[in-house]
Amino acid sequence: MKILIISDLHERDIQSIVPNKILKSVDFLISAGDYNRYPYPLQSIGIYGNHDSLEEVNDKQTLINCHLKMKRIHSLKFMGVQGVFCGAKRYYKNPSWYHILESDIKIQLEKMPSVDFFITHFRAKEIFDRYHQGSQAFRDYIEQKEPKYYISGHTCADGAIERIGNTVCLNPHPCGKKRYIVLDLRTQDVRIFDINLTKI
Ligand SMILES: [Mn+2]
Repeated sequence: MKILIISDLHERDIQSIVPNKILKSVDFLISAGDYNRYPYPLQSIGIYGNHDSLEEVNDKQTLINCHLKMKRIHSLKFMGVQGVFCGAKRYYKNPSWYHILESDIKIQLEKMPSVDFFITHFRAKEIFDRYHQGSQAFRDYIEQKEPKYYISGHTCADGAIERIGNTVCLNPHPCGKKRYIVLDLRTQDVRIFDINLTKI
């Protein structure tokens, strides 16, 4: 089974980033949020980001939303956390963006079981955490529940893959490039496609 992993495409259409042959070769897609052009052209699971519209989040729901709920595709288990934390006060100005409190999330995550894929829009503490503002609650969940894979988005960061204990952490944020990741679950191969945008 092959899975396409992406985040933070914002206004860019997925077809302008990911070639059709890749879109056709994968079984489904994992999104770590912030895509303003829903629906994706194939089955998709994940969480919404702080730029995703409340209409999509609440009404259209073209993404299988695993925000604080365990969802399954085939035998795989998914769970995640949407949005960003309230500390980012500048986001309050835009009513279409929404926020969550880390203290609430911490309590909820402590009750959640382990999953195959833990997906968050905001970052975990010191995992691709360039600005050192990542969530301790996410980090605690990863260290205690040991999901097989951890995927986060939202901010540009160095690197695309690292391991924390038994968890493989993936960073699909395009960071001004065309980045996407293909995970082959049969072989456990991770392919990171990192293509520089042509400057005109
Ligand atoms: Mn974001």
